[in-house]
Amino acid sequence: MQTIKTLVIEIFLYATLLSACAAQTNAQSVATLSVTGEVTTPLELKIQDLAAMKQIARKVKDRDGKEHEFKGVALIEILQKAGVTTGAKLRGENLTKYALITAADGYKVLYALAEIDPEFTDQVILLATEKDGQPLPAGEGPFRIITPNDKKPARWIREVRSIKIAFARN
Ligand SMILES: Nc1nc2c(c(=O)[nH]1)N[C@H]1C(S)=C(S)[C@@H](COP(=O)(O)O)O[C@H]1N2
Ligand SMILES: [Mo]
Repeated sequence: MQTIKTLVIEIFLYATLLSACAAQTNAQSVATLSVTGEVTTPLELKIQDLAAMKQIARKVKDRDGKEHEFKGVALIEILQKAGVTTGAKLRGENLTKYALITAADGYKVLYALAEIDPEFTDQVILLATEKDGQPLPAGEGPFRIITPNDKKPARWIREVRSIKIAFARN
């Protein structure tokens, strides 16, 4: 009797754990990233959309000096897909544009377009979806910005939900 009871409890706990894992995986695969503002084509990207784009990897050190390899898509490619002024078009007043990036927890960071464009810099800013060969976990992913040349990781914004392109105004 006792063993049957134990077995029933075990099966119940196992099923609960399985459904919790499935729910988390699902939340990660349905989370979207919107690209709006000064764009010709607003985007609503899922992790599957990014997986279909060119993948690049960068090794960086976290705030504790530990090395990690992040993999994903170059942020510039996302901006190009949305029709943001890049390359030859990134001149004149377009140089006053920025990307304001917002996370699920309300954290925000800003990059000037010229910081992202390969005609201005050799640094490749990543919209990462993997860390050390694994999808980014809840709380960090599914999308995270990695800026290899920043000396501290404060702009490596986790849980990115939106990128808004705008003109700086004064
Ligand atoms: N969404 C979000 N991203 C964030 C932060 C935050 O509070 N929220 N903190 C930043 C800061 S200040 C640091 S130092 C790094 C820490 O990254 P880690 O958690 O991978 O060590 O994340 C950055 N990205
Ligand atoms: Mo930080």
